Amino acid sequence: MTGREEPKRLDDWRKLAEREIKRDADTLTWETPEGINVKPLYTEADLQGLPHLGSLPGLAPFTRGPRATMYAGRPWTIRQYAGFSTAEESNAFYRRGLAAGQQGVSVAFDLATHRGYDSDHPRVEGDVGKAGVAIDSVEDMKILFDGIPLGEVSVSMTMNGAVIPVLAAFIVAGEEQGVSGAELSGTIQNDVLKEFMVRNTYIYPPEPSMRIVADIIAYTASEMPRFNSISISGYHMQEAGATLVQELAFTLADGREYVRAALKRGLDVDAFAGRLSFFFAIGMNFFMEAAKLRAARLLWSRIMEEFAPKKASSLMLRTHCQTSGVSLAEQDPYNNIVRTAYEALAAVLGGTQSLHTNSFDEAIALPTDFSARIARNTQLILQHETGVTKTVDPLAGSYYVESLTAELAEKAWALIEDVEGRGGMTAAVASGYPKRLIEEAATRRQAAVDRGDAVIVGVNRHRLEEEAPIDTLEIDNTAVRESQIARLERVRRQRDPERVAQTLARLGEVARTGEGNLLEAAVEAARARATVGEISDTLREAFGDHAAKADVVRDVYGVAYAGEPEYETLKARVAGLKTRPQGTPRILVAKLGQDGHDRGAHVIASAFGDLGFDVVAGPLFQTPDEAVDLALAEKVHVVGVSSLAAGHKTLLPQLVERLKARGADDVIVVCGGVIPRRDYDFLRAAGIAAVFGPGTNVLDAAQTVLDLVEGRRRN
Ligand code: SCD
Repeated sequence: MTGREEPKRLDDWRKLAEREIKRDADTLTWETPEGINVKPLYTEADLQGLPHLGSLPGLAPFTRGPRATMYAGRPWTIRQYAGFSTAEESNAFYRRGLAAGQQGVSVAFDLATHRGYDSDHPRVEGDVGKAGVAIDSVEDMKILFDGIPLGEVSVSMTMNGAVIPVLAAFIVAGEEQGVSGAELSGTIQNDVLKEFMVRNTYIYPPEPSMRIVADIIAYTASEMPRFNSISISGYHMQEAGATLVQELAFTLADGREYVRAALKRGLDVDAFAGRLSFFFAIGMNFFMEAAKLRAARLLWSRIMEEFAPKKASSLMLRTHCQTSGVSLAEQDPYNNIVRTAYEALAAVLGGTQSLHTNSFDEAIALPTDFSARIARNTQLILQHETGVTKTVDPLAGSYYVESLTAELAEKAWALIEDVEGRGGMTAAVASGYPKRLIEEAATRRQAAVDRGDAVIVGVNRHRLEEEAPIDTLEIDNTAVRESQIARLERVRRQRDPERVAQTLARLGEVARTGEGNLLEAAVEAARARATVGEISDTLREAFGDHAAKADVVRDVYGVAYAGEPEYETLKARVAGLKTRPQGTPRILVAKLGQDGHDRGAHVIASAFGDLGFDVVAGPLFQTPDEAVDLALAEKVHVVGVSSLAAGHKTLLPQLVERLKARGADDVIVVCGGVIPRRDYDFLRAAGIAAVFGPGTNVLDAAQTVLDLVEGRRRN
């Protein structure tokens, strides 16, 4: 077709389309949360003038993939992220996975380890062994990889806060297995900027945290050439509610910032750029997710050009992907298998290097052997049965996908430049700008789901009348904690205390003076069997702790609902309470333990605030005692605890007890988050007035809280 014929033919199509649907064809255009108008039809005309077309895989700018042959030469790595309770149990789980076709290991640590606390620390009573494996010292690390040859199997470790002691322990565990640093392959997440934005397992303030990142890049560049020094992650942004454009832009802007930090440390760009790696989430917007990975490679290459590297591999974006956790539902959970399979296919069509597929029970608990098998097989079937590995970048040339690739790249670039104008990502993060944009997007999304505009099958459409319970895994937190404490005591008894003190003192000096490499010094301390907590505390003394400020987004949830009768009635009911003796209902939205997943808490705080509640947004990482102090100081009627990391059975009863002990048993306690149904009775018996599981409509929750407040008011 010639360029001249195209508009006329399109006109014919439009007439035909409008006859079919009996309305304007433009009404079929879908505006995505990214602000992209997805048309019902793309044609050759949409490809005209797209600047990125015509490239080849394996060659810059790598839009079509970082390798020339991609999966035809070697399929992506099946790398399932897992870890729970003790090192022994996690080790057995990895070995079973590897025997069943998994190709790489990926360690999930518990939140105590993430935040640099040993398992016997009083602040982490509810966290040990819960959402990952507890690692206190090299001895745990050795058990974790027992029988797994670290020179052959690549290991990813999701660690950011306590990255120095954990990576040091890994290096020493390798050494004691007979594998030198030079032979170790794998990836350390080491991406602290997104921790300040969304994931919250930071420990130190931004500046020393950036030094830690740079020191790790420097150390691995010289001592561990096969090891990827960082996994620059957008995954957690999308989990926190970011649009795909935000995920793309903030991740690449983070990457740019890390490159600058490493250059400032005196490194040559080609010495480290080839070992930077990335990590994205893959949600349900199928084609857009595939296009996102293509756009990411295109843009990263553009960013890296600025630093004038000599090696082509320095321009290359290689990435891991994980299917989306937030897209999974507690309701009708086998639907999650289907969701995960589509997302996995999108990741593969986008050209990922490594992939984790979620287990269908992930919205509720840690995977069982059964759910883990289905998740792994989802990838094995893609690799062996579907033929998708046979051709490189099969979506290339698609009118729709190429247009999306260009549009995502353009929108993300504008946001990257916006961040640049704010002084780069470290400055933007410090100002709270990206976090605020993500929280607004999350709140908008929640309103769309609650209103039914965004359909989730089994949740707000085609919901089952009755849900059949499924078997989920439960961790006995007390038993794990006891066994960790016993091993810690043994380690402390058997080591040379003088050597520990000396190596820790040296580490402290490196931290304080800025001279020397933190990881190098920590490796010495780990060899001497200093624990994760001790190494972290040494750095804490030098760097201090970071405390985030809790901000509440306003007028996003409410704006989406404005004028709707149900919403307005509820709002009027809240307003009505103002004139009663008790006044406006006050709620403390609390986070207990080391659980930093705060999207739910933010969305609740924001929606309740718009409804007219007085909302106190509690800080992260509170002990039950601290939450009670705050509740009493703020004279709240309700404490709403958001729990996503499985600490609820330990921490919630403690909270109720402490309130009682302080004579405040009229304060209503409710909770929400990832709480398995089997725990509901336990929590109610412990005095929790209402439990809001995953998929709860926020207006329903608000209604219940109001009922409780009206029925059980003070004075
Ligand atoms: C690849 N190779 C090929 C090839 N393709 N050789 C020939 N032909 C081809 N077609 C080579 C590569 O060069 C490499 O060798 C080796 O094969 C492995 O390939 P790779 O592409 O490097 O794959 P992999 O080793 O798996 O590395 C992938 C990443 C890495 C680069 C992306 O960083 C990674 O594995 N990341 C995983 C991160 C992760 O699992 N994170 C979990 C986060 P050489 O190396 O010799 O060149 C979980 C998380 O945060 C969850 C949420 C939460 O906790 O909050």
